[in-house]
Amino acid sequence: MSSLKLYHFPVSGPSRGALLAARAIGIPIQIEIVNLFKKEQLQESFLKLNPQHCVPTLDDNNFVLWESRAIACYLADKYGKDDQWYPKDLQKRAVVNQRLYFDSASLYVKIRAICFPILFLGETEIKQSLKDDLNSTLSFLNQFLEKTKWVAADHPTIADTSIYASMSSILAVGWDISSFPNIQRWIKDCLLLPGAQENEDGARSFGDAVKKNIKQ
Ligand SMILES: N[C@@H](CCC(=O)N[C@@H](CS)C(=O)NCC(=O)O)C(=O)O
Repeated sequence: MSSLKLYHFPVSGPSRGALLAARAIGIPIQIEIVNLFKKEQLQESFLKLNPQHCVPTLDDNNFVLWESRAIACYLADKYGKDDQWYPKDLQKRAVVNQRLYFDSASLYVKIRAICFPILFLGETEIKQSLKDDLNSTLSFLNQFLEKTKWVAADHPTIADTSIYASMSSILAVGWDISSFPNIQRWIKDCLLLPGAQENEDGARSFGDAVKKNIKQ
């Protein structure tokens, strides 16, 4: 009997991304909340597990892994009933990887650049240059969704769960995506994924925390 545990904080987009992947794959997982607002990630017991002190962190029978997208790949490879969520075909998998890296290195980075200073550094407004930067990245996402129904294929993959977790955070802040019709359509589909409501609840908490610090 496997014991799978996810150290998780629902406000965190990456953490919700890993959980969405687990929900999509349909693997039962025990959730252990690490409250980042209370700095619980710096407790000694957690540091022993993950010296980088970040969520999400997975513990699969003492095999410990962090980085949300690495967790999603591992869960899909190890527990996926089929290869829908993370295709085995080399080229299909390469496109999923490309989208995952796009999220990790570009989309999520742009979202973080906007939200982190507002949440933690006393910033009270979003600079136009950061807005333009995120919108240019969103135009690429919109283009990916021109060709396929989901971000990497005509069926959902772990690239969707990861990117949807990032997007739901910025949408909860009130981001305007009216000029990105493909993203609007795809988000509606994402809301039907397993675990989507749970994700929306966490994203709402994130959005509220950011919005409360923005000068109106
Ligand atoms: N690239 C990482 C990002 C993880 C990350 O930065 N997590 C943040 C919350 S969004 C965290 O745990 N911060 C607490 C800390 O670093 O002490 C991933 O995708 O898992």
